[in-house]
Amino acid sequence: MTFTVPRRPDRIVVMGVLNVTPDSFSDGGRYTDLDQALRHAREMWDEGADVIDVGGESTRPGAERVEAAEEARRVLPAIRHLAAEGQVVSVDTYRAAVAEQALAAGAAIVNDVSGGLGDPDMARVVAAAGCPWILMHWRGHSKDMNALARYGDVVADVRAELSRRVDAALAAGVSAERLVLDPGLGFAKNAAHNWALLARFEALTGLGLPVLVGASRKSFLGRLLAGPDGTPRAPDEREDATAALTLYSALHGAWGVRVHQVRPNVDAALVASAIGAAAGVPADPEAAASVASAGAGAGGGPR
Ligand code: PMM
Repeated sequence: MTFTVPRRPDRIVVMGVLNVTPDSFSDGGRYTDLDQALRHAREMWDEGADVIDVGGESTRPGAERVEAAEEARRVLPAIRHLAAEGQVVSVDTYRAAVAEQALAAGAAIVNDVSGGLGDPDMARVVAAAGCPWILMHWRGHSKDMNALARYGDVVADVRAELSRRVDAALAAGVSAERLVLDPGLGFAKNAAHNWALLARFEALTGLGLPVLVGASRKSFLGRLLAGPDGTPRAPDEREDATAALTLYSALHGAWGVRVHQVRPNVDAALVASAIGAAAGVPADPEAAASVASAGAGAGGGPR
């Protein structure tokens, strides 16, 4: 089981999304059947996903919350199967009790969209497990988040708020090497906020921790690609724009991307690495350094 932040020397990390929810915005209802969910995860793994991110509660704006027991009931069977097959699994939850059960079932990473704010017990669970903890920028639950999208300077504010979450995690005994940051595109953010965070991405990487980008199929892309009548492009048809943002993120120092369709994003990540290599910049300087010190050649992933 991987208990360090996964890294690979040849490209940024690609997390494949497995939402076992009836109501997620782009794939809700598709993978509530366990066999279908496992099939989809295996497909993503075979296409090169480095992590499968299993989520049991939709976080789309306005979504209803589910009880912890129901969330656990949705995610645990898939986590158990995928981890047993050797896949690296993250659990997308802000609830400590769900995270604890998911870790016991074989999850290796906690992807916490609340950055530790949603459950005061999460830091304890993560510190005890010694697992990586993705801290996403968050201001409140889905039902309230559009009203919370008010900033002075969105980039400075998100950076400062993430930095406070890092301080809280460290104070709770979580090691800095276990932390990953995420700007939380679309979470208490409108399209202009999302674009600003991408445009000034170095403000986030400047915090010195790996940064994950979750832009896949989000509504700001749907609006960008709207037809002449202003109807947003459907989620399934935002893949090319998602891959474009993967290329952009990789070229701007992201650690990884969280995506629904793996192959085009692995391809985009490899394109970025090829450009980086030609410019003398390793895809992930930390992974390259650890491969060099272990005496291994370039290429190959963490698994
Ligand atoms: N977005 C969603 C869910 N989980 N986790 C992280 N770390 N970053 C994100 O941007 C993120 C997330 C919402 O998207 P979905 O409904 O497609 O899962």
